[in-house]
Amino acid sequence: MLRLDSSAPGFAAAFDRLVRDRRESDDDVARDVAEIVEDVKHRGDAALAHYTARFDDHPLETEADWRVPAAQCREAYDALTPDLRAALELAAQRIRAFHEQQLPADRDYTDDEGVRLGSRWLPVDAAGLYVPGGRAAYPSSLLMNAIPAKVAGVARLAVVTPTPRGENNPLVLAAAHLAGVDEVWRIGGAQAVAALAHGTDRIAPVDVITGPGNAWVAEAKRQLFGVVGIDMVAGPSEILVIADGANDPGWIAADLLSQAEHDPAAQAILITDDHRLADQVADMVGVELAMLPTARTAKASWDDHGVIIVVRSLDEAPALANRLAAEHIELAIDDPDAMFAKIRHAGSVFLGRHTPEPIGDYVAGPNHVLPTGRRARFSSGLSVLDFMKRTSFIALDEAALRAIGPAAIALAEAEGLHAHARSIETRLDL
Ligand code: HSO
Ligand code: ZN
Repeated sequence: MLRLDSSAPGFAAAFDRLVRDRRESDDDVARDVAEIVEDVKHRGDAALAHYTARFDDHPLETEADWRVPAAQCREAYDALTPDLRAALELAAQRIRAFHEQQLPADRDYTDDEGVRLGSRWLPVDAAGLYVPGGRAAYPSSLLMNAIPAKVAGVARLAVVTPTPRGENNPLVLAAAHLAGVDEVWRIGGAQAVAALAHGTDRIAPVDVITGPGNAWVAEAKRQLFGVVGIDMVAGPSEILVIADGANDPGWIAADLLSQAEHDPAAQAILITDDHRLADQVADMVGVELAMLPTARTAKASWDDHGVIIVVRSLDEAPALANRLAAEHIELAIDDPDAMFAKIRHAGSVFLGRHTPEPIGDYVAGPNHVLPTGRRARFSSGLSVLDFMKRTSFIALDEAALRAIGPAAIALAEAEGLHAHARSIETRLDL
């Protein structure tokens, strides 16, 4: 853990280093991924079977090897304990309600020149959702990706998920049933992303691919961006807690570790104006780590990337937060709204002492797929709009064409595009 003091000499340089620090994998997988994508594009299902046997030790022979039948997803759902089923249902219902508020309005109006203008939003036809296998397979993430697509009105939702040695993850299947996923394909890696993008004999292509994945999946998404819509490139989780001295250090330590336990490359940062709280939180992180089953990962993250910054006054915090542009910011202070007004760059902000970040990971409602690695400067969390596109429309009558046509003719002629000019002139007998 790195400890900084904003009044110490060298703070500015140390903070600059922190902002520039890249925690994302730089595995050079571009060449291998390009090869796999080409192979799937040309050989389709045969290539999928080849890579799935090789990387996942899962031969694709029978129909059930390829695809999980809908009945099996329902059985997995029915087999959940009542508590877990109720929790998933509450999460799904709250995520759905929040995302319904994001549905955009169409526009249709006629301006002073008599020109009718507008835009119409429609869902994409089909969406593909990548769900990682093993440790990183979160049913909550399946809901966070699938429900916005459903709310957008996407007619076909296909999940791809690797099943190493043929093992399905029953929680993922249960969540897929609850979210109304139409197809679950037992494939993963770059080959699965390529199959969704280009389509194969068995798997119809989709229009948008979302969902987290390893370096190979991320690289495949990067390479296929433009062939299909892609949500974002996701990096390791981040949390920035801004806390005054009136906090329970145990609460703050638990919040920091909640994101540290995701990934050894995750980052948890505390900014406080209170030296005593800083010391106490550092101690409590140690205490919590001694009890956490996920301590290996959380400790690696805290040791290598954890930071505690003591500032002279919390008035310094917004400027620091805006440079970090963190995925999550907690404001554990008395008047969080006043500070929130000064925060310009953040994926999601958690206001007040009783709003711990993990409530947003599961059940609050807003999406937990959020920009990391300072991408909150220019992008936003996953939303219904990622599964929709907008078509503008224009309608003129003769009078309207007479009103604004001559300006278009002048511009067309200035650009040397005479057929453009003619198309308007001929309608106006010019
Ligand atoms: N905090 C993660 C999302 C997640 N948390 C899933 C638990 N499950 C995104 O940074
Ligand atoms: Zn989380």
